[in-house]
Amino acid sequence: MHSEQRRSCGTLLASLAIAIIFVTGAISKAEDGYRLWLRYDPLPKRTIEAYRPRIASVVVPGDSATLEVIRTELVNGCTGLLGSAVPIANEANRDGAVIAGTLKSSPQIATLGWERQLADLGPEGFRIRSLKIGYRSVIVIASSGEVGALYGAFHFLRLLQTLQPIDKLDVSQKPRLQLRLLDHWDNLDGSIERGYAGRSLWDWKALPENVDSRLRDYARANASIGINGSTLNNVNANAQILTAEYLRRVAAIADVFRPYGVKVYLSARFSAPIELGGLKTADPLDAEVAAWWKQKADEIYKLIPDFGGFLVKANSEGQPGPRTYHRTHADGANMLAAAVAPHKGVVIWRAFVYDMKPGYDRAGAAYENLQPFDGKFAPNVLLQVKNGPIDFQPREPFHPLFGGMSRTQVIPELQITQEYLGFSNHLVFLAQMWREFLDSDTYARGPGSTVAKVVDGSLYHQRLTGMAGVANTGTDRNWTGHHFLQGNWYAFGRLTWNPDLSSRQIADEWIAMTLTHDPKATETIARMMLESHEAVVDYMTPLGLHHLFWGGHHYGPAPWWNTEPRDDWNPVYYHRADAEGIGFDRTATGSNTVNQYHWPVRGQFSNLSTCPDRFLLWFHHVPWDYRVRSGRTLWDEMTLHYQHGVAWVRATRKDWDALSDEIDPERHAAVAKKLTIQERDAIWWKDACLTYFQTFSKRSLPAGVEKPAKTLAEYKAKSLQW
Ligand code: GCV
Repeated sequence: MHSEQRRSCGTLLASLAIAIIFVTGAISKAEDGYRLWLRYDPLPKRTIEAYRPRIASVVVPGDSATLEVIRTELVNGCTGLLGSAVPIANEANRDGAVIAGTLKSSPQIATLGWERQLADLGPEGFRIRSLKIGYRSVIVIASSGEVGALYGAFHFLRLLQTLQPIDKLDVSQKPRLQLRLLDHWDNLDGSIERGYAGRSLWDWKALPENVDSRLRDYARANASIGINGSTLNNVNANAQILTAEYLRRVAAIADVFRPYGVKVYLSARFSAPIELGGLKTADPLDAEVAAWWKQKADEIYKLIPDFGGFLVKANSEGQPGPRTYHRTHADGANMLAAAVAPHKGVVIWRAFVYDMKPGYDRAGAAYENLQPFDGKFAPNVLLQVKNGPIDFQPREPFHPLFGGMSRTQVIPELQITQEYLGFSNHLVFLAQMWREFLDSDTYARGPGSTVAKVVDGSLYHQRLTGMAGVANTGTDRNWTGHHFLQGNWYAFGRLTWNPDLSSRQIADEWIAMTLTHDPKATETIARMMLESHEAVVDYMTPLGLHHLFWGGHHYGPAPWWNTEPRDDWNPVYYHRADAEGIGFDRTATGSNTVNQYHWPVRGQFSNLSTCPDRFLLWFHHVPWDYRVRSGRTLWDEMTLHYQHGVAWVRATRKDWDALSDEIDPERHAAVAKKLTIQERDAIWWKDACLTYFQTFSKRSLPAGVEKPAKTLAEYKAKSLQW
């Protein structure tokens, strides 16, 4: 086929796509949340009038899969948002052409003299400009790489969706982080560890022959926020994923993701050479083991040439690892790294390691285990560290490995799925929590050494940078189980693109793209979102409390729990409530793991009078009558935090109810229902925790704190009903 013919074939397909949008749009207006933030419904009339002269046609020459995606996205997006057809054109022969592509794909872009600027922005960066070509006013979206042009197209559509002026566009952007990853804790039987939105999106039984069209929509959503990699399987890995049979299925998924710039990664089980290769050992220093991994890597790259690499959970929670063979984490990581290095792959080694030792503090374990290997990892190894030192608690101080390993490529692991934050029942906008983490000052190289700077490479100048988020997606029609929690997927992607974005900006974008353009409604919804994290911390684990959850499901409160086989799986290990007070002493009089932080952070956290209230009981065992910053006793302060959390959910329910005219009935009702559950749970948390802690504090509830409805025995029984 000639490229001209191919182009008109593309034009035909695009017109077909437009027709499909209009037909399906006319038949059903199901507001089930499937479209996420990529809704493309007509914008307010005045905005359309302003945009229309500037968006008259779409010009995307070229015939690669990614260029086809750009063409379809721009045509569908502009047509939908402007409420009338924006056709494909072969060239910009009229005003209002939106030209997209690369120096190679677009003859018009090639004439602009942008070689140097586009080279500086890299293949994932883009430039968007309003300019004149000849007599024609056009908008150009250009990149040195096709995926960069796709990101530019999505950015342009976001500008429209958020009603930004487009008359004098001059935008240059590139992602601040290189590896922008979603980790899926999906098992091969279709279940998802800590997943609360249905089953796995990967239907292993149907693959590779049948690929669910939803996978394309998943990749598209990721591309729209800059995510460029997905680890498909659980870090508690099943070695079977590495068999030839499964790799063919993985390759089918990779084929669907590729046009969207999303690479596939796999969690590797360290003992796979034994389980699949029949070897007697998985010792990383054994030549046969290394050869087995090398051959496996070669096999994978033959099927998936752009395979990202391996993610490994080793010697943690029963998983095999190098320590099983008395080797180090560096030995294990580097052996795997050597296998993927010839293919430019990476190994992402997790730092979530905590062996139970008598009298130890779990919060210090990862640092103790990994920090000594700073500078010992191969150049294609990244160390993936959870944001806090325990395990995705509603609030944790930053992990001391950020700023603690200057010669290691450390990347954060955030949890988008809400294992400890009310599953998909509670509205929590996590951007707020992630902002707090990224803005934390490690002082590693003096003031201003924020976590964000460690992560984006500006502090240590590491070769590779990245950020991973444990996905909250599943087969639920709305992807995330709760309409608002789509906003956390969105926020994660946006922060991987630019870790300095404010949570308010992210919230505003998401609201405009997903829910409403009404300024008053936006104000209310943004407030709900921005306040939500603090409120949930209040009704679950205020003032630095942590891990008060029942040991298995991690949903409701069970601060009394003490029967897990390991001490550090029991809430009583963490809160240490007794007749004197409550909290974990991590200062010199206790575990002293506060020492893992740099000075002056260490000093600030160690001193009871300078330790921020939000981390008080994380670092200190505090007497019940200790006067906190507000002048109240610790006990009174704690009870009021719990009450405030409950009050917030009640008020938020009212605020949401008042928006019934602004939000479509389907999504409005679904969110209202979730808020009812959230209120029930907030009360449950407050009452169960206060009833239990009161058995130690022996103090009454201050004015303004509602009395629990049930007895402690009843709350205890409830946690068993799960
Ligand atoms: C994938 C916590 C979770 C586990 C998870 C583990 C990890 O312990 O409860 O489900 O396992 O973290 O991050 O490896």
